[in-house]
Amino acid sequence: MQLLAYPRETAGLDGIWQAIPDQYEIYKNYFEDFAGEDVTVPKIYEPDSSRGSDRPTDFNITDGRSVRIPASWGEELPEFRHFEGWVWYATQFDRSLGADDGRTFLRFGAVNYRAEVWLNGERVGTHEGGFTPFSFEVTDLLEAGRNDLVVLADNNRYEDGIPNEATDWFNFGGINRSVELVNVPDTFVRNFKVETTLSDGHVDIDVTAWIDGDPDGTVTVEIPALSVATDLAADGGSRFHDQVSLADSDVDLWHPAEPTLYTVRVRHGDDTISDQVGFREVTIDGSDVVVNGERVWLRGVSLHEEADGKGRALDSEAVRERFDWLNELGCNYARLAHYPHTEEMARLADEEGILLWEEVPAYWDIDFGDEGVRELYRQQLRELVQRDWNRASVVLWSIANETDHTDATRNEVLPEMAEYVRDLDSTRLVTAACFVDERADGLVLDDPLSAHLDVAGINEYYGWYYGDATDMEQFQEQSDGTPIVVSEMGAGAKWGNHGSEDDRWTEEYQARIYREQIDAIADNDQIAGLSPWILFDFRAPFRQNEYQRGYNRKGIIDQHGRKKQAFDLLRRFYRSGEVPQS
Ligand code: GCB
Repeated sequence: MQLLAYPRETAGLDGIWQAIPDQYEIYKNYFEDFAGEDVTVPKIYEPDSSRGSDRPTDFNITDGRSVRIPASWGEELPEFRHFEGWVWYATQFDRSLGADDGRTFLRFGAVNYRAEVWLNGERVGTHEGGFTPFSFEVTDLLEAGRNDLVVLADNNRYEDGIPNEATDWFNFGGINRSVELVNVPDTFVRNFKVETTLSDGHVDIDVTAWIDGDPDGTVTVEIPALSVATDLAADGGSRFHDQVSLADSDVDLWHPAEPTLYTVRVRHGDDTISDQVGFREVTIDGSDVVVNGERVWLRGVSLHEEADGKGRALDSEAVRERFDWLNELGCNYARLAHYPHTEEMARLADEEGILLWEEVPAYWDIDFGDEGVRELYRQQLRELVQRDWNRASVVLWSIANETDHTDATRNEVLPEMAEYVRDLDSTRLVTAACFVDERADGLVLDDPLSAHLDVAGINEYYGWYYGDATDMEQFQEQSDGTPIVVSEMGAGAKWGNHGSEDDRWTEEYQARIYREQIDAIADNDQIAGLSPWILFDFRAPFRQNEYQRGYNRKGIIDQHGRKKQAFDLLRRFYRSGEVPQS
């Protein structure tokens, strides 16, 4: 069960750390050969005591290069911009940052791609998956005075990884999100989940809490602004649950147009955590997406997580900038592709009233036949869902992007994953980005997975990789009526490159594709929303033609924030009467 950190005060370990890029993957030998033995060779986790002077030794992690944490190492060490492999990180902190009595956990927001962690020379654990949080208990490893933390970040690409070796994005390695110590009492609230359903004039709020430690005693939930204070019932083990039913006239539901949040507090013994939570229900009705009983047409755009000069380590300023663009466009929705973005995105989306599609990186050619890969897949789904299940903004869990729908194994595994997500969280919609197929009588979604999805995403590039943008007029409604979101469409354009509407890579060409696609999409009743590819140009190593030079140019803004013509076209569409403005 994911340990919640945001609703707590934590001791941050961010700041300047030391780092050693280990191109030949050699440093680990020092651990294996020398750890615990009485030798004079400095162990890389050892502080400077063995040195005998203030000069660096040959191999001592604390003599590494100074880098900021969190950061992508390519931004901190420009000569390692394209390095994929191992980087050793180290920092030191004082014992006083850990709990006096009670327990201390080390929590990482995300390390791309694999992390191995040691505290004071003891191996604490490992984690695979570059975009989700993980934590280790370190209570018994803390030492008086100085504590030495070492982290190996490995961003090699693996055939049995998720994602695997091929992606259309840059593999920003490093400790990309914050590292913190979380101090808790011996028994504490590890996580809680708030689920809202609406029924006959009532708002039913289900609260489940998980207690770590000795679960004896009472778990209380309070929503002060609604005068709710209730004890949850024990489910036998560490899980407590109850439902609070309120008259709907008493509750201001969360909605994109009015994103009301309430303080929800969960208490057990000495431990109290509290979070800002919105109450809302998301469902489907025929081919519509419905929030609190009202149809909402998803006016969105897709985003990668990256910022010029910051790599994948977005700070609050970069997060804010993204919402300013979304608001300027008139969006009520955003697709956070193709992996979990920083938790702050969902927190700000809660405040701003932007509905979110969140996704795990089951992208292109995943080896679904391998049980190890399937377990990693479940783990990544679980870590994302348990991190963000209290975010009202999150309405769609996307389980995959452009996986091969002619592959029988994939067709067995993906429906299982859809069910796995529903078991974790039954109050959101499950989706995936699928391909469009061409038939003699038109364009169709012909993917057996769609029967297992609440909403089907389609990625289509009519007018760019194939056909004409106007071909989308032939997209046929599904016989089963599943709501469709156009999760991608677009065209490449280099900012400032002008020419005729028929000249590829010009802003005019891209704008024409948007215009024609939008005309077709707005006319199709079954389409419930749109998130074109993509808000801004992003690093893509295999795109190297003269317009690309290492960037995917399908952004409607370039990597420096300069808007292309298609930005304005999309803005006018979203702000016009052509789409419902709810
Ligand atoms: C897609 C992928 C996306 C690519 C995009 C493109 O279908 O989902 O990751 O970047 O196409 O530009 O080709």
